[in-house]
Amino acid sequence: MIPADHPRYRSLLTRERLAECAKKGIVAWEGLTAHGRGEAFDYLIGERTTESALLAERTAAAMLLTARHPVISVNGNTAALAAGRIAALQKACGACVEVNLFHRTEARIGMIENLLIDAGVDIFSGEAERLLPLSHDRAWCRRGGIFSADVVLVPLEDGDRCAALVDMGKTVIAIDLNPLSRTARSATLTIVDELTRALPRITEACREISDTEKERLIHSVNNHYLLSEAIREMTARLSHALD
Ligand code: PTJ
Repeated sequence: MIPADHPRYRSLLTRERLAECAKKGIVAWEGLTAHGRGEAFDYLIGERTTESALLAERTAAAMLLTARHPVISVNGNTAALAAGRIAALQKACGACVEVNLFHRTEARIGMIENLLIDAGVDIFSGEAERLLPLSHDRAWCRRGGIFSADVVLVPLEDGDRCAALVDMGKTVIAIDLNPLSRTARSATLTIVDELTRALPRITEACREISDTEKERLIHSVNNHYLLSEAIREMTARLSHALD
């Protein structure tokens, strides 16, 4: 029982939710460590959406709305933390939602799909095939889903799939609190923000963005700038941490 007046109430609730989902098998045990790493980076950006993250979120909305076949790839952590937010984003941008796992088992796929369906997500299911050029199980995806997508949103990615999708000619949008990760550096666009803050902002932008802003954002994507800004924010906070 976490007291509502605890200064880290939200963070503790989130951990409890992940632990509960890990016990059920929805979240991989390794997902708990991934979350801890994310929290550490979130401290460094002040647990808030920075200006550069907001720019990345609006750009992500522009990319999803102008895509021919956008797909949101969901793993265990994302489903546990943000199933309802994924449903809202799907409604706002019309993307397919496909479950793609690193620690893949049919049982986990089923549980995660059910969790998403209960939250209102229209799941892209069907026969998965080993279609991506990867030696691990993230290679398994659907021919009509991630494989044929032109834009893929990958919240909490684990590295080399992002580079493989970019090499396949896809536009990859990553949500990753670690601006130094391989994912962050190989994505077309990286949102350095916490998943549950980032998703509603992308959704909101999808609802209100004008055609002119879409054009402008898509033609001025600069991931190096976004990552540099995130690192600059973190460095500035560290420099003044004890002021
Ligand atoms: O469900 P599965 O089997 O697909 O496995 C998922 C995990 C998360 C275990 C897998 O993708 C993994 O191992 O991920 P990594 O390599 O630990 O990378 C996760 C990245 O997400 C790290 O760079 C974290 O900083 C970041 N991260 C963690 N939690 C959040 C986050 N970024 C944004 N919001 C978060 N809540």
